[in-house]
Formats: sequence, C-alpha cells, structure tokens
Amino acid sequence: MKNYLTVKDIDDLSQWVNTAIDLKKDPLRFRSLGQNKTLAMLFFNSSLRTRLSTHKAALNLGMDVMVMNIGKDGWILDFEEGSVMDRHSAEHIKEAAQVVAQYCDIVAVRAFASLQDKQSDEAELVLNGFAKYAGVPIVNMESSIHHPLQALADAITIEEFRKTETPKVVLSWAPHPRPLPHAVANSFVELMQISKADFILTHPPGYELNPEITRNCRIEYDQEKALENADFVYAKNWSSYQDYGRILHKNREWMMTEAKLGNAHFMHCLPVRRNVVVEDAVLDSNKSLIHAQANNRTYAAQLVLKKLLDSHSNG
Ligand code: SN0
Repeated sequence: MKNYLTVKDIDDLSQWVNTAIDLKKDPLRFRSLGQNKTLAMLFFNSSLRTRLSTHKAALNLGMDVMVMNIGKDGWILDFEEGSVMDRHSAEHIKEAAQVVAQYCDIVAVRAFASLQDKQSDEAELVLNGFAKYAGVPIVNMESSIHHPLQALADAITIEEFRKTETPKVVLSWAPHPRPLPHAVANSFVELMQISKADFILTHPPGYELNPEITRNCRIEYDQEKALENADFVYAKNWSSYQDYGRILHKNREWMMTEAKLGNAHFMHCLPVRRNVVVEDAVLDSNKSLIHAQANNRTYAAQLVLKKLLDSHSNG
C-alpha cells in the first residue's frame, strides 16, 4: 500500500480487522518496526481523538512523532498550478510537501472540507497535494470527502460487538447547530459497501449524500422504519450536499433517543453535541459504543502505519 487515503485502500477488510484486533491484544509487539522512522502529523483543523490515537499508534510501533497545527502556525498555502502568489498565500504546496517529506517517513494530514466550494473540496487540494508532491506515504486523518481511519475503527468495533453474521446497521442523520462535512458519513457508507451488513441510510429529504458514493445503498426517509430491529445505529450530522454546505432545516425530531434506539448499539465518531444529536440517556447507557470506537482509533491507525512501514521496508 502506497498511501491510506480512502476506504478503497483497504484490500481485504476482514483480514485488516482481524489483524487490528490482534494488534490490540499486544500493541507493543512491533515496537522495533518503527525505530528511526518519523511520522509527521499536520493539522489544518481541530482534533482530539485523531491526534492522540494516531500519535499513540506511532509510539506503539516505536516511531518518533512530529505534530504541527499547520492551519494555525504554518504559512497560508497555495494549491494552484501557475498561481501568481501576490495575495494571502505565502507558500505553495509544492515546496511545503517536499520540504516536510524530507524530515519524515510518513505524513498524516487533516484538512476538512470548507463547505463553501464543492468543486475545490472535491478536488481534495490539501490531501492530494501532499500525495502528489511529498513522495512519502500519506495518511488521511480526515479530508474534505473521507475519514478512513474512523471507518476502520468503526469496522473493528462492529466486529467486536456483532452477534450475528450479517448485522443490521443504520446510519441516521442527526440535527446539529453548525453545518458539518460529509467525510465521516461518506467513509462509513463506503465501509458498509464492503462489509457483511444489512445497511440502511436514513435522513430527511435534501440531505442525500453524493449519489456516486451512496450508489446501491438502501435509503429510507422514514427514520422509524429504518431503525426497526437495528443492531447498530450510527448517528451523524452532515450538511446538505446538493445545496452544498447548507443547513436546510433543523429537524430536531431526528435526534437519537433511547426509545428510538431500542436494543441497538449506539455509535458516533465524536465529538458529539449532547441532547442535540443524541440524548444523554443513550450516551450514558451501556448501549453506547462511543468509547470503544474511540479506543479502536489507536489500533486502526497502528494497522495503517504498520502496513505503510512494512511495504516501505519491502521496497
Ligand atoms: C467533524 C466532522 O467531520 O463532522 C469531525 C468529526 C470527526 N466534526 C465537527 O466538526 C464537530 C464540530 C462541532 O461544532 O460540533
């Protein structure tokens, strides 16, 4: 594997999940693999779980880690070919990526969607810029379109808690006061497409995700119907894709409640707005898998870093 940019970089999901579960049993087993190797983590946006779990994953493999809040402390970057840089941006991605890559062996990048301009978000300028110019493996720590480390952690969590061969999994849109990106939902949908699961996506009309991503997905606009007999319910807000980056209406009645959840396990990537996305009674119950998901972020990241180190050392 060259980079880990999307769920599509997972070549064999069940093998990956089982290997991650093995790593979790003995996280320090490969601590000499990353010796004298450095991971650089570059953040254009806020982070708690991704930052700490990816850092921890690298430490478990014996790597050194450099972290930079590049969105806050770095120069404003330019991404256009042939750009005349006489305005805000001080540095081009060509220089930034090649220079960073000289200091490290793997670069992990977080750069959210702007939600202002669909076309430039879909071009994944930051992530693809690093992938194009750095010349070292790139790990996506949430880009405009994808959050594949979260999806991999979710796959591990579902594997650990499923009671049937083909669990019923529902991704349910949830209300939120701010317009949020589509990345978590997109990667979860892509994960479900390669998982053994009876998957349903439910959201109010107008919140359809990119139809190219949800191709072949069952979409049910009636939340109650979608949730019937669910084993796992993943709640997540996203803004409109069609009316790009907009909140269409608040739909407060879409909040996940104990009554709606029934006997299902509750999932969310965090951070979560209590009593807006989901009520306290769900988060504070033993139905909630949010801490298990967050814990599995370490082993998802560790597996990805291990695979990149392995393929690098094999030439
Ligand atoms: C991000 C998102 O993509 O939805 C990161 C999730 C892993 N979430 C937020 O930005 C939440 C911010 C808020 O104000 O609640």
